[in-house]
Amino acid sequence: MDAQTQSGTSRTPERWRGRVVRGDRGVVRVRRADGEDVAARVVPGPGGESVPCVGDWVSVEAVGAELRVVEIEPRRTALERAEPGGSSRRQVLAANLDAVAVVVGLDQMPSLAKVERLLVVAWASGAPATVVLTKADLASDGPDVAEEVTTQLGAPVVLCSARTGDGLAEVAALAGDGTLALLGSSGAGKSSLVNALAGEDLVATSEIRADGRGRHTTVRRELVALPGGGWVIDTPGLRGVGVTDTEGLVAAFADVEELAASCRFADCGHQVEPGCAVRAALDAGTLSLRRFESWRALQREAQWLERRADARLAAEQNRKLRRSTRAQRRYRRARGH
Ligand SMILES: Nc1nc2c(ncn2[C@@H]2O[C@H](COP(=O)(O)OP(=O)(O)O)[C@@H](O)[C@H]2O)c(=O)[nH]1
Ligand SMILES: [Mg+2]
Ligand SMILES: [Zn+2]
Repeated sequence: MDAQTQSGTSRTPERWRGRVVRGDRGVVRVRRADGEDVAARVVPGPGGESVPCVGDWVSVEAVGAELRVVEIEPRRTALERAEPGGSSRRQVLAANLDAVAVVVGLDQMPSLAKVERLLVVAWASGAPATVVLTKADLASDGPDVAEEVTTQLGAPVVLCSARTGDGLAEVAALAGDGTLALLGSSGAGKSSLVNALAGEDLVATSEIRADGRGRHTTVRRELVALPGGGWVIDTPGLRGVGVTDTEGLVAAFADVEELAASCRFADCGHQVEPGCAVRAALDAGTLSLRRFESWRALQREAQWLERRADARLAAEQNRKLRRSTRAQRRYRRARGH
């Protein structure tokens, strides 16, 4: 048992505030103000709600011999993905971020569509997104790729290498005094970046397989304090990242959204409608067909999920209504009405 729980002499349980540095099912590790990490148990509500995730600020209390998370503070921002398999449920990957880095390894030709998808998810968190092109030591065309990503996706780009240390100060600057979350596919180089930024090996990295693809070794999300202040969060290697809603699209595709907003008809399908600003830009070559189609595909995915989520909500509300109507009827019957 740690000093904090033993020091309480009165019967009032001692309560302290800390930040979740690692989330596991049922137990989280919480950083105390003194920099110590302690394990605290999570007792979720009946619907599984209120499960803390990495980056959450929580209140911890000693209950008997164990420490328990008794409160999760409302999240300022949250990085979420739609759970795989077409579910409309969201999985929170990290909370209370000030910036999100979409990490892409330059050892492979980055797919613009994949980066776009990650940018949508990143922007939907409520924090600004930057593309971090890492493993620059493995590519001679790093600056060209950076240029292409900026012009094609309209996103800010940082070029760096965990191996040589190039550009790491720029990555750390994204965190500032706040929290930077790293998002990217497995093997992109996220964990190596975290270790390089921290100046020590705090999280496990994976060795590249013969086929050049990374292995899934980061099973737990982790939050690491940076020497210059600020925090960085490593998210696990995800096989798929589903967009959750249309909000992230508005930021990640600001160029296309702006065009769409100036179409003559508010419900323009950007096909054959007169006064379509999107088609005009496609014809003029100021908007690429690739980007337009990427936008449309992600929009369809997000809209479909939004409808699914609405349907689920409506079903839940219906169930609740039926339950309360039944309860009311029982009550009236019992009172002889
Ligand atoms: N040459 C080089 N290799 C890197 C760099 N960053 C990561 N790697 C390698 O890429 C592989 C995957 O890195 P890792 O950090 O585990 O990726 P993660 O799955 O995104 O966390 C490992 O073999 C690393 O050694 C880098 O900047 N330069
Ligand atoms: Mg990793
Ligand atoms: Zn249009």
